[in-house]
Amino acid sequence: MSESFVAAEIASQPACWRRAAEIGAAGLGVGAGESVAVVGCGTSWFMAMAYAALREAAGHGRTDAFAASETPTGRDYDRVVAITRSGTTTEVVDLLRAFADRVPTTVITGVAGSPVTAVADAAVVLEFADERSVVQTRFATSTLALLRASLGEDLTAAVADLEAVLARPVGDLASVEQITFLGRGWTVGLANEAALKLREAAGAWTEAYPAMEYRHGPISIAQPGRATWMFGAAPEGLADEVAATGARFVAGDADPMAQLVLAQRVAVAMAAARGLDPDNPRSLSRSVILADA
Ligand code: F1P
Repeated sequence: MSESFVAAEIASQPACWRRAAEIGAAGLGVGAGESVAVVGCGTSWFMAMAYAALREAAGHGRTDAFAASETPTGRDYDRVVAITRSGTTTEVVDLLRAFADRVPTTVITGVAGSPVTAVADAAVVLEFADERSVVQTRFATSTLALLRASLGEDLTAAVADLEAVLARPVGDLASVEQITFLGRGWTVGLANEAALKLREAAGAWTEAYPAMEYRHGPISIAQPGRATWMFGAAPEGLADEVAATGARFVAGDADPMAQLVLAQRVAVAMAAARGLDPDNPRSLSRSVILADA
């Protein structure tokens, strides 16, 4: 079988991250101290979660992340930032309309001239990171690279970690029966995204939680043949508790965004092992465009 689009897109991430980081370092136009709502759907929502946690932790001001459909439109945010690769997702377009003329809006999208660019006050277009595969990989991580750089982060080490992840064999994680992804702070969004990736590309059973929530029930799923995969530093004692269940505990020192790329690769390997085409996931389309109610 020829290489999938998604596999090629995953491999192209180093150049995309570098370019996105350059754009982000020049500034996003989101003022320090502004109270911001960051919104998106699916993968884009999870990138919004990661950015919101990073921005607030970095002291740039209150930052809330919402699924576009669940955003409280009555709140007095100073700005709304929307993320959408396609620029056509109905809930995102509707939300930007709901805030129009009241709250300044900025959209990050992969498509110039897409419907969101007509409704948002400002648009950052990452055409170089757009994708042919339905399953998002490089647009999402490039967007987060841009956002991290806009907060003043230097992504040089993250790109080096990414290159190391891409150079290594993917390993045997694609053969485990079930994976639960965990994160803390900004990596909660990454854990959610990794879990979504395996569901989308491979129809796999995955779950995702904030790491401290794992002991509050979800650990009962852990058993031999399954894995618990921590993004970022694990809470004290958690690795031993997982090991006691017989499940495999996966963790690493690489930049968590590079670890997400390993999960993307596991998703593609798992799809191949199951005879699935990761570019054409079951029941999914590039974006969800709803008919007028
Ligand atoms: C959002 C999204 C994708 C998902 C699916 C439907 O798209 O939820 O993340 O993979 O194909 O749409 P977008 O708003 O970022 O274009």
